[in-house]
Amino acid sequence: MGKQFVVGDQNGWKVGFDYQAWAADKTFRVGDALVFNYRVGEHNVFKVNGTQFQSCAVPPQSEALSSGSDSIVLATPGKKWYICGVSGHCNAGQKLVINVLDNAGAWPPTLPPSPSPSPLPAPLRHRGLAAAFPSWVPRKLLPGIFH
Ligand SMILES: [Cu+2]
Repeated sequence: MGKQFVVGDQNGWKVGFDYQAWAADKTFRVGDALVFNYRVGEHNVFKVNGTQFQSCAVPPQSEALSSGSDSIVLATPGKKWYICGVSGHCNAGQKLVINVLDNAGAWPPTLPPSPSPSPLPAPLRHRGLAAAFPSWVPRKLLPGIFH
């Protein structure tokens, strides 16, 4: 299970909060989730690309998250950009960019040590040794293998 980050913590998702400062001391990894909390109708959330982020270009309304408690699982590593699509909000700073790290080394947390190989039972060991010689080698030349 990944961590869950409430964007802006108790401030939620709004105008007038510095989301880059909020994100600055956090490490986001694949499998973690962002939660955007806001009053339904006052804001929304769009996942955008870097160009849209820079210019506050709002995608079609159909792509908006608008439940008021939108959870987004970070499924892939790399930069992720989010903006509010309500007119003027992104330009006023309601935008968030994060860098998601892959979770190599974090999952699985620890690998159990592989069990040491148990010795083969004696009959198997003999068969294995005989099989190591080509079949044209007379078996009588392999003393000690066959009992
Ligand atoms: Cu907004």
